[in-house]
Amino acid sequence: MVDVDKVLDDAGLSNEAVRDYVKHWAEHLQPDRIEVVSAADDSRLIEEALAAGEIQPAGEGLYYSRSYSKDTARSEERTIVATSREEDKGVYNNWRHSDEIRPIVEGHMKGAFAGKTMYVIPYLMAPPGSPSEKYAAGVEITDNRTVCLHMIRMARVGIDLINNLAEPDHFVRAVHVTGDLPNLGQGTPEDKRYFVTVADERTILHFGSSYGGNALLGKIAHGLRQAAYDGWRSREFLSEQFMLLGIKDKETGKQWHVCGGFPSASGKTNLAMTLAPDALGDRYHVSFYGDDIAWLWVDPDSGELMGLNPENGVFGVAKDTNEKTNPTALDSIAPGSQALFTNVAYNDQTHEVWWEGKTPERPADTAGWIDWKGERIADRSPDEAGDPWAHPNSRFTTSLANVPNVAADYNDPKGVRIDAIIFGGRTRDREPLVRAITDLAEGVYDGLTLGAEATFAAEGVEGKLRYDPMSMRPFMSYAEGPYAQHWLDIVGAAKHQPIFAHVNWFQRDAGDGHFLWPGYRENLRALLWLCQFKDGEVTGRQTAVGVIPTEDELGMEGLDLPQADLDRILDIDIERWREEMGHRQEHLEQFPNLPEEIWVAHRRVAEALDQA
Ligand code: GTP
Ligand code: SPV
Ligand code: MN
Repeated sequence: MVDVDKVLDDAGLSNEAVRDYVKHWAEHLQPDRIEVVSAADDSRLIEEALAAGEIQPAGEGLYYSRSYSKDTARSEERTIVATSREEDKGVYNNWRHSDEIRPIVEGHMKGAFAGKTMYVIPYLMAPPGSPSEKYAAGVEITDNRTVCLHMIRMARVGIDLINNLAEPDHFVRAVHVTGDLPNLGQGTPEDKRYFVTVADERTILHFGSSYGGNALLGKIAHGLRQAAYDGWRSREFLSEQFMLLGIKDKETGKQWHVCGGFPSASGKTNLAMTLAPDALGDRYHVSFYGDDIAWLWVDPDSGELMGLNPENGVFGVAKDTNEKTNPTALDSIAPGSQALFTNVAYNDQTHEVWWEGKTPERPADTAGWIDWKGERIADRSPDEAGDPWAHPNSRFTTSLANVPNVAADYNDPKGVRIDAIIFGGRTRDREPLVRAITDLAEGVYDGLTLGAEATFAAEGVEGKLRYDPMSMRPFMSYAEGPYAQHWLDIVGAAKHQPIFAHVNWFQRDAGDGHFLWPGYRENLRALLWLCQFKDGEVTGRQTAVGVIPTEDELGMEGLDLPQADLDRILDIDIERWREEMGHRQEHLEQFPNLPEEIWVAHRRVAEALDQA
C-alpha cells in the first residue's frame, strides 16, 4: 500500500479536502504508485511516455498516439447523468438515480489500479480569478499517462491551483479508469463501459475508455455537463458547447464577439480559427477565444452578457484540416508546439502524420505508413485499399497559446461582452446561409429546434438527422424545460441583448450533392453581415423564419459562386419549412414544462409560414 500522505506531502499538496479525496480513491483503486501532476512535469511525462511506447515522435516537439480501435469517439449510449433528484430526468441526459448507478461503476473500478500508477491531476477550467472560478476547480484521478499529457494541454494544471481555493472542498471529483479495453464488449449487449456524471455530488466516474471526451474529464464531463448543472442550480451561468470569437473592423475600430453552437464535428474549431478571406483580410481581423465550450453570465456591475472559454487548449478534428481550409490550425500544430495527434495515420520510418484531406492525395509511397487501427497500409488487401487511413474522428491536441490568432485577452478572467449567439449544423437543405433573429425567445426556440446530421464524433450515429438542442444533446445534464427557462433568465437579464442567428455552411445541391457554399474562411462573410445587421447598417430581407441578407449586402467581392447556388442559400423553401414545423411540434412536445414563451415563438413562426 502506498503511503499517500508522504506522496502528497512531498508534492506539496496541502488542501485537506483534496487529500481526503485522493486517500479515499487510493484505497478503492489500489494503485502501486501515486503521482501528483503539474504542467511543469510535461517534458518528463513525454519522455516517459515515449520510452514506454505510449506515444511516438511525430516531428520536432510533436507526438502521435493511437487509442484502442473500438475506442475512438464518445459513446452517447453509455453516458449517464445521475443525481438523487427525479426532477433532473430529461429526454437526453440518460438520467439514473445515483444510488443505483454509483455502486455499479464503483464496482467496476475496485482494485483497477493494481500494478499501475495513479496520476492525480489538479486543474482549473477557467482562467484564475474569473467569476466562475468557484465552479472551475477539479482533480482528475487517472491511470493513463497520455491522459495527463492531454489534460496539461487542455486545462490549466497545477498543484498551486488547488491548494488555495476560496472554498477548499469545492472541487469536482473526477475519476477516470481506462479499463481492460480489448475486453469491455464495446457496442455489444455486454458493454461494460460507464461514463457517469453524478451532478449533484459534483463527481465524475468514467470507466472504460482512453479517448478524448470519455477520458479528459476536465473538458466535457466537467466543463460542459457538470458546469451546466452547476450554472443552473446556482442560477449564475450557462455552460454550452460553443465556440467564441472576436471580429475587428480595422477601418472603423468596431469589435464584436460572437459565440455559438454547432453539433460535434460541425465546424466550431474551424470557425473560431478562421482567417478573414483574402479579399477582406486587410479590413477584418478574427481572433480566437475558444472552440468547444463557453460559459455565459451577466456581469453584476456592468449588466452585460459576458462569455469565456474555460479550456486551455484545442482538441480539434484532423480530417480536412489543410493549408486552404484552416491554415491557423496547421500553425498551431507546427513543429515545436508540443501538439499530440490521436488516431491519424503515422509513418514509423519518417515520423510523419497524415489524415484524409491533409493533402489532396495520399502519400504515394506507402512504406512505413500505419493506419488508425495500427495496421500497415502496405499489407492492405485490394478490397481494403479505399478505406480511410486516419479515423474520421482523429484529432490534434494543442494549447491555446499556440493558436496564432488567439485573442490578446483570451486569459482575461473578466471574459468578453457577447454581441451575437449563433446556431448551426450540417443541414443539407432548408436552412439558408444565415438568418438573423432579434427576439430572445425566438432565438432560444431556434437553438432548441436545431436539427442537423449527426457526425463521427460519437459512435454509431453518423449522418442521422436529429434534433440537437443548442448542440448540447450529448452534454445535457438536466431537463430541457428548465434548461430553456434558464436560458431565458440568464440572457434576458442582460442590459444589451445579443442578436441571435442560425447559420448553415452545409447546404447541398439536390443533384450532385456538392456544397452550395464554399465554407471555411468564407463563412466570415455571413458573420460580418450579421454584425452589420445588428448595428443597423444593413436591413436584409424579412422572412417568416428571420432576416436573411440580400445578395448585395452579403459582400461577395473576391468570391465567384454559381448564381443558382447563391440564390438557393439566400432563400427559404416555404414548403419544406411548413413540413418542418410539424416535426418541431413533436420534438418540443417531448419536453414537459417548456416555458410558454417558447411555444409562443413556435406558433408565431408557424403562422408566419402559413401566411408566406
Ligand atoms: P467538435 O470538436 O467535435 O465539437 O467539432 P467542431 O464543431 O469544432 O468541428 P470542426 O471545426 O473540427 O469541423 C469538423 C469537420 O467539419 C472537419 O472535418 C472540417 O473540415 C469540416 N468543416 C468545418 N467547417 C466547414 C465548412 O465551412 N464547410 C465544410 N464543407 N466543412 C467544414
Ligand atoms: C465533441 O465530440 O464534441 C468534442 C470532442 O469536442 S470530445 O472531447 O470527445 O467530446
Ligand atoms: Mn465538441
